Amino acid sequence: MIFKPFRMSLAHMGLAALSGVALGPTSAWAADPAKVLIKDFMFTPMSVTVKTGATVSWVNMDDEPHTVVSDSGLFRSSGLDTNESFSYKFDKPGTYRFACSIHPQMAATIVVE
Ligand SMILES: [Cu+2]
Repeated sequence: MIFKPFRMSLAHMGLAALSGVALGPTSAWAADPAKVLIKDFMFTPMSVTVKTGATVSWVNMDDEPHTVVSDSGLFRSSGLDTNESFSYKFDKPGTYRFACSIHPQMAATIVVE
C-alpha cells in the first residue's frame, strides 16, 4: 500500500523515457554517420557498432599523421594530417578490424549489424 504511489510514478517516468527515445533521436541517429576519433595514438571508441549501410568517419585529432587500414584490405586511407578525415560506407554485415599502418599497435574494430 505504501509503495503503490512510488511504483506508479516510476511507471510514468519509464513511459516518458521510452516515448522520448522512440520519437526523438531514433531517426536522427540512423542518418548520423558514426565517428571514430584518432587521438593520443588511439582510436576512440575502440569498438563501434553500426547498421548495414552506415558510413563511418575517422578524424585525426593528433599532431601526428595516422592512417586507417582495414586488416582485410577492404579500405585504406592515405596519411591523415591533423583534422583530416576519412570515411567508408559499410554495405555488408560483419566485423571489420583496422589499424594505423604507421603505428600498428593502434587497432580497433567496426561491427556492422
Ligand atoms: Cu598512427
